Amino acid sequence: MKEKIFYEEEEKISIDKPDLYRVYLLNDDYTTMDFVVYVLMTIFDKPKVEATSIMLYVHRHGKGLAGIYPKEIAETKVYQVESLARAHGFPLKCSIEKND
Ligand code: TYC
Repeated sequence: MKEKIFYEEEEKISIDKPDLYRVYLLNDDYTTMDFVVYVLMTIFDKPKVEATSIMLYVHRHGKGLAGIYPKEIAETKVYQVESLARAHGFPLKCSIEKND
């Protein structure tokens, strides 16, 4: 039945390919470089060399990509980064953009 096939295809698309969101770290003048590297290693699972390179990119260009995730995971990463930063007295912020 034509209608059923269409329905199944629609469902398959939403299961196989969730929309992805880019999580960016934003630069500021107060968060320490070591803390940003720590965040990238612990929350975004980056090895130290890559974490350092992303941190320096953010420091020089204002923002940099930390990771790309489905929406709920991206939002959780932002929450984790900003809560951890606040707990350490840093103003570190993230932004999220849809990965079109
Ligand atoms: N600009 C900060 C400093 O000079 C370092 C920094 C890098 C802060 C990346 C935030 O997302 C950031 N201490």
